[in-house]
Formats: sequence, C-alpha cells, structure tokens
Amino acid sequence: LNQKGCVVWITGLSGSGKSTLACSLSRELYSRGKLSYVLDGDNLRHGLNRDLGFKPEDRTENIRRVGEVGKLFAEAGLICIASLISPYRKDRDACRTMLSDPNFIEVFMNMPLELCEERDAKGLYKLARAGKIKGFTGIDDPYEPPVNCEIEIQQTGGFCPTPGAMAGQVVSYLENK
Ligand code: GGZ
Repeated sequence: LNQKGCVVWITGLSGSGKSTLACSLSRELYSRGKLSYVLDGDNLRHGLNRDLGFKPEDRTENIRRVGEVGKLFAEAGLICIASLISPYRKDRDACRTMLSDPNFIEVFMNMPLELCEERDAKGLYKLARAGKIKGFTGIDDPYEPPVNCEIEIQQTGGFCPTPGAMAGQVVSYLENK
C-alpha cells in the first residue's frame, strides 16, 4: 500500500452537503486506488457517541473522540474523511494540533444558512425555528467558520458545485501535497 494517512475534516452547517462530499470523495479516492474511511457525525451518534447530545461540552467531546479515531485511521495509512458540523473553532483546532498540522485538512462547506434551511432534508430546521429543538446550529447555537481552512467549498454564480466537482477540489489538493 503506497499511501500516507491523513484526516480530511469536513465542517459546516446541517444540510450544507458534508455527507454528500464525504461519500463522493470516498468513491473518487477508491477509483484512484486510495483507501479511505468515512466517519460521519450523524452515524457515529448511533454507536460510539450515543451517550452524547448537543450541549457545547457534548459537541466538544464528540469532536475530540472523532479526532482520536481519525488519528488511528491516519496512522494505519488510511485517508480518514470526518464529516461533522464541528461548530466550534477551538474543537477543530484541537484536532489539528493532535494530528500535527499537515495531516489535518480542514474543508469548509461555506453554504448560506438560507440554502441549508431551504433543503431541510430531515425537517430539523423547521423544528428548531418552531422552538421544538433547542440549541440547533445556525439557529440558536453558533457556527464559527474556519479562519485557516485548507479548502473552501462555495457556490459559484448562485449554483452549488456537484458532488463530483466538490470531490475533485479535495482530490486536487491531496494530489498537490
Ligand atoms: C445540530 C443537530 C442537532 C442540533 C440534531 N444541532 O443534518 P443532520 O441532522 O443529519 O446532521 C446533524 C447531526 C449533527 O451531528 P454532529 O455530530 O455532526 O454535530 S456536532 O459536530 O455539532 O457535534 C443534524 C442532527 O445531528 N442534529 N440536533 N441541536 N445538529
């Protein structure tokens, strides 16, 4: 296996396309003979992190654990793709430090809240607006955008990039490294 491990950390609001990018990136890497593994926040909350909720301390612990698991995967030589809202800058920066900078590639899904809210695949924004979910990121809990991310995914001319285009952007970065 000729591959160096790293963690690609995808951060952004609920509905910003993190899981879509994670899935597309994993496929793209596979087609190039690179082994990867996706750690998805929402999925991990059913197992490894099922004892955690959405209070700030719980989110911090959630991110810490996924960072630690990501480190194990990276040490095993895999490209670990972590996809979590990870709303607090200090938590993401702690992972960056733990992984030693060049092995931590932060990808910011910079999508407007209005767009994420419009998609609302699970109807959670609607519940949050109605006050039925408290402390929802972007509504009544903060999202702190990265200031030093390696990659930023944005709309261009009012259009969202396709899953393939987003994955391509990350693959180009990884290839150049
Ligand atoms: C944010 C919440 C909340 C609250 C439930 N705030 O879009 P989804 O539904 O499928 O994914 C979201 C998921 C967020 O889990 P993470 O582990 O990524 O969050 S964090 O990094 O902040 O620890 C969302 C759902 O859980 N969800 N309640 N209050 N998202």
